Amino acid sequence: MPSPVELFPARAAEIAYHVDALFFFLLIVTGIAAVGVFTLLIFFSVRYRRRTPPRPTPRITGHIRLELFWTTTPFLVFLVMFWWGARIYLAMAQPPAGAIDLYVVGKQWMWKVQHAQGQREINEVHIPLGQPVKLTLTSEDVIHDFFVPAFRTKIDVVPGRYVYEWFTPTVAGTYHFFCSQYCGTNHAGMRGEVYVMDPADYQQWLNLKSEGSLALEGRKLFLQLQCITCHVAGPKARAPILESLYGATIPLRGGGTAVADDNYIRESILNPQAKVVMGWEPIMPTFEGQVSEEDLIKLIAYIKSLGPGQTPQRNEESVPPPPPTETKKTESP
Ligand SMILES: [Cu+2]
Repeated sequence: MPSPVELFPARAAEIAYHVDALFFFLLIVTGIAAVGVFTLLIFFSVRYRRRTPPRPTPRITGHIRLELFWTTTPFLVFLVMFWWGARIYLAMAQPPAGAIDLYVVGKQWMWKVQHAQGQREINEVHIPLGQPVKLTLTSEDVIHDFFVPAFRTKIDVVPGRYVYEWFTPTVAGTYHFFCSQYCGTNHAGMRGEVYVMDPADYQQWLNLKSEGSLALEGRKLFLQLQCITCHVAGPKARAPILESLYGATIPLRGGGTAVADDNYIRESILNPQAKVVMGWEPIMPTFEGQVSEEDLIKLIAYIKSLGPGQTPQRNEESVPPPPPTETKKTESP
């Protein structure tokens, strides 16, 4: 029977055990310090209380050994806290290669989730047991925060950039997630469920919900937005080709370099003049207002998928349908 008062949420991810161990360490250390301070406080109050007739307090100028003890002891304990905390923080900040990619967009007041194979969900996340999952998150409006208590992971989701969070679920089940950054009237309703599934069930779920992959959707957008007019292989190119771009370090016009990660590609679509590649003119128009956050994720997925020699050819350019002819109208009386 579940206890009516739950002190601790379930532990359902690898990192949760480490976070809890550190938390209990901090609790014990601060508990010992608090008990020590209060015991001495009460003991000294009684032992050295003022008696009648008043005796002058002896003048104490210092006690070097005592001072060394109470300076070095907390210092060493704090160092342990720092080392332990930094280790966990670094582990949380570095998603392993090969993690399952999920893209999350927060907006007032819902979470929209896209899988790399194109499955989409709202306020639900389906993931397999035992495999690392990496979330790439952004917000469409204000600051939100994606928090899964059972995984002990949370991150502020900021508009205008991508942030990352990852975890390896270790126990199958359904867990709540919340927005834990006050974001307006229905903030409390901005919540949902993470379903940690058996890998076989997860695969079945993927198949059931499958749509075009994110990269394919991105390719459609790429053609539709006429990106291919300039980002094309051969002498007609007016902008760099995008194959093998993702993750590369690129030289910039005016000096310096940039790593072509999600945030760089996002910026280059919305604010193309910010970091122009060396050797190219700053002629690209902004696509701000024409592409949503979800479109951006699709475009990035497409660019990510482009290997050597996979730049689309000009003849793949989508031809817009011809405008409806009005010849018949003129014929009618
Ligand atoms: Cu929110």
